[in-house]
Amino acid sequence: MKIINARLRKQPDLYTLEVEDGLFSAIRAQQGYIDNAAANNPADDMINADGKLLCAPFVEPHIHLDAALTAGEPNWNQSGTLFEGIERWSERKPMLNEQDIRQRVLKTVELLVANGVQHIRTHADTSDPTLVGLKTLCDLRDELKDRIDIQVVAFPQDGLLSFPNGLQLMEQALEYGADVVGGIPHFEYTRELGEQSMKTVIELALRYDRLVDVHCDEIDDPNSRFLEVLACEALFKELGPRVTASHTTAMHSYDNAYCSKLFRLLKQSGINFVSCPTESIHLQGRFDSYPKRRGLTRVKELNEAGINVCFAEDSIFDPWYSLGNGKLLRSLDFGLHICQMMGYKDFQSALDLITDNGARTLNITDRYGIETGKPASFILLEGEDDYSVLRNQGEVLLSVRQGEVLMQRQPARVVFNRLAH
Ligand code: 17E
Ligand code: FE2
Repeated sequence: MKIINARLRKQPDLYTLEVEDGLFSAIRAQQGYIDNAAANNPADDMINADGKLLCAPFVEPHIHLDAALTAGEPNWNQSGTLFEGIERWSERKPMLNEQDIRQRVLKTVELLVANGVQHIRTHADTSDPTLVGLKTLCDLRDELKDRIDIQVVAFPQDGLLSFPNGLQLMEQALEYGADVVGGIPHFEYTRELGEQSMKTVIELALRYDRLVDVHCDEIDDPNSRFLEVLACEALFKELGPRVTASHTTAMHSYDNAYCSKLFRLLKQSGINFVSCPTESIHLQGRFDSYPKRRGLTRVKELNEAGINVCFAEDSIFDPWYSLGNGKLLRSLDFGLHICQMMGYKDFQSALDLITDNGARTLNITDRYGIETGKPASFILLEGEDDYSVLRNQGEVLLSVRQGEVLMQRQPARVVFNRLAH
């Protein structure tokens, strides 16, 4: 496969990229535009990118595939709180079976692939004595591995230590093959259990040699401070880059003095952060009158401090959030607005938040990125740089994975019949 006239992120030139045996074999800057009308057929292994942006695939670092497409079944979340979401989901859980999960997961993965995602980290609820969600997701991960990368987090939705047999279920999930240990300290019955759960999560990660991704302090309570316990354990056990704190919405409400002290630890620990802009703007602030908090973690400040932070969707039509469509560019748009990252410089590197930073969170940087010798996995976007793709919500025109075309899109064409100018 050969791609001509591609723009690469943060580069002024046009590029030719060559692919052999599924890897990038050459990446060369061109002198100018190569005029080759014949070269425009992905099926023939010749692609004329025509000056459009070729970039590493989008990364969805936090989604709940087991719950996707279940909103309103059997009841709708009326209050819009996280806690009612957990309650509504517990009514749906007894109705789960393998067939139901498979067809919803496949539909959702299709939405993600159609919008440029090639790497997914999904949470799978382990607060279920049958573990049917977790097992089905692990099976699908293995079955789909040639088409999409999936990491499965064993996520104890109702508490690792507060749910009956929560710890045993977690261990069963890890033995079955979950890639990542999850947690939910702010939902444990007490502060002590929350703290203890963070230590347990890190111990399990060491014992089973797995990554860690905790739903951490997903609440507006400024006293929810499990992040410091997680970061400290990660630091002491030297696991930092293998650990992720998702949500951390309480950090929005921490006082600045505490936050300043906390950032020193966060930086030293090297842990990663995931923020879910559409989810958190919807679920947080629900106990406020006016003014209402935005409830997102401090993405701008984390980023400025050199701490790795990425954006995720979290939900697609589930008991927590009844919109969502697989478009990470939408999450990015929301996130930049809500976090006030709207400066010219922010826009220049905006796609980092749904590409490179997500890849770092997933610990896949050894096989991710547009570099000679790496897997030839990329997307082609309508737009020429981060700014124009973001501003126009540029469509994904093509998704190639290890040299094979995964998805192609023919963009809609608008015909103006009457337009004065
Ligand atoms: N479960 C949870 O604890 N938090 C969320 N945001 C979702 C599920 C979607
Ligand atoms: Fe989540």
